[in-house]
Amino acid sequence: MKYGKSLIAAALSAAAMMSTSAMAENHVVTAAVTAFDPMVVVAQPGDTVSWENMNGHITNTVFTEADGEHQYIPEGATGWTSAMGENFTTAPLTVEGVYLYKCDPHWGAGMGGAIIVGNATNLDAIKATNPKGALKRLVKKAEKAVK
Ligand SMILES: [Cu+2]
Repeated sequence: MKYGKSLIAAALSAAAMMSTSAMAENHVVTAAVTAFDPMVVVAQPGDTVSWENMNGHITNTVFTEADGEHQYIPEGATGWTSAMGENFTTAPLTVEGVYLYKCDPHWGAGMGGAIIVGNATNLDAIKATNPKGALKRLVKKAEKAVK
């Protein structure tokens, strides 16, 4: 049997796409009253994270502090802010490092989470910001998951 070159190329690229999507994983986080479960997600580059049961909650990587807005995500990564009540899914998380997020209405109750994609490249940088309160607890949880 003879195959055209373009047909073989198309078959190979389809196989490559399938193997990529088969490897990428979606991690589900469930909002439960004033906590995210699990609080820490360990993922690989290219994985996605989605949130369920988000009625009354948001997932937001933008932290507003006394000195302005901060995002605790790896250099070159893009954060996110979901709509209130949205069962949000991230774009594929391709930049390795720690991503911290919170639920604004319940951040006072410590409702936040961490996603660790591959190597926790920016964990030391986050610790160097001397996080306080709920943020400090979140960083501790992320640190524990890395060890
Ligand atoms: Cu909440």
